Amino acid sequence: MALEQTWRWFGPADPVSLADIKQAGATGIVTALHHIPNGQVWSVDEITTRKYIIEAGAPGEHRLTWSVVESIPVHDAIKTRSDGFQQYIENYKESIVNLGRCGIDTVCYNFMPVLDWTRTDLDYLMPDGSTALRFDATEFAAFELFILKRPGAEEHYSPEQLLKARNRFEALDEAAARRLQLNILAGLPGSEESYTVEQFQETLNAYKHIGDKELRENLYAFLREIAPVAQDAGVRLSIHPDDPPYPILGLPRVVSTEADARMVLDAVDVSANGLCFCTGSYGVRPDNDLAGMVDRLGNRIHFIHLRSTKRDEEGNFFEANHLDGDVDMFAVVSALLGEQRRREEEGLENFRMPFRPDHGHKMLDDLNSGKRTNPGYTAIGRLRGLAELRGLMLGIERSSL
Ligand code: DNO
Repeated sequence: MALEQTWRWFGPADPVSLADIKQAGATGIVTALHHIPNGQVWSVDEITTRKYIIEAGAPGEHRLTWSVVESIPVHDAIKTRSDGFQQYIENYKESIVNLGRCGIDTVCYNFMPVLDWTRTDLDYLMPDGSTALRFDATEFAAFELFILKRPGAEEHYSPEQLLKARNRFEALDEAAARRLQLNILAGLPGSEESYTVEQFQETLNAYKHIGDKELRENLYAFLREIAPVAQDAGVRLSIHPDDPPYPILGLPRVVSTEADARMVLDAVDVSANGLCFCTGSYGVRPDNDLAGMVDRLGNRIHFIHLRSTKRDEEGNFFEANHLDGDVDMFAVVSALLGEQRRREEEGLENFRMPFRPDHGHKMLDDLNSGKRTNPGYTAIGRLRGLAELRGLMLGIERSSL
């Protein structure tokens, strides 16, 4: 049986409607209550109202299910264990319990300091005329060194990198520099926070005393509180890896490799404490063996993002078509189908593993300048990704009969 086909929806304001998603063939919805400010409780009332919008439909109609919450954001105070963190953790627990009461059993979250996912270019031209998201390490350095002017940033770069970044910055006109700043600070879809340069530097300052060890401890301490609550509430937690999967801005990153993921799972050894397996994020690192990770960590993978990236030695990458790039999608999807089959054979309840086609290119009608689209979350690019992945699953399943 195929993995559960889900689709990220940003709520009623999303230019891609629930009706569009039905036509894409997805059955599950991945969404969040984006209107509730970070740190506040998601009440049963708010959850049921949204669930009703998603799941309503006449018998016989293609019905959607709210399969996964992505994300309940983790407040920075929890990540730094600073003022108010205990209350934010209590609120987080309450939201999990409320979701469980409403029958929503999978919650995705991340523990990236300050910024959720980060890109420098949202319209990188592909040879076929579509556009992709891209992370350019030199452009990021140009932002950090010459726009943000982060104190101490130079220490993280070699003399050659500093020179390249300076040259890149000097080649940017005002509009390009402004665009770069917005791409990084204005918040990509789902990241919930956006900053001015000043606010951003202030938030970074809050991490002054948080190194790798401290961030890990704070994550595990958070998990020791919420994982048992989730376990009792019948909710599976899935932590999204860092994107990009290496330190940026002098901030630590603690969910970038297989060893990191293993440490997260071992920190609280209950099944509710699990992973979001994002092939795009983990796949940026050549030292992550993706199919092997599924073999070794699969029983704790509760949610899957399928996409592929193409990297180079300098840490730059762009988002390739779902079946191209550095990710061996055949091997990964085969391993995931194997894991799902194992669960089914063992008679596990809820054995189906939800995946969504993550990020798609901007293409066809979505390239029309008048059309509003969320970066990475176009209808048509993701439709292509979902269709290709659905075909891949069918092919794998039929040929292994
Ligand atoms: C980007 C997304 C991330 C993800 C969060 C999970 O496209 O994968 O924003 O939703 O990191 O908390």
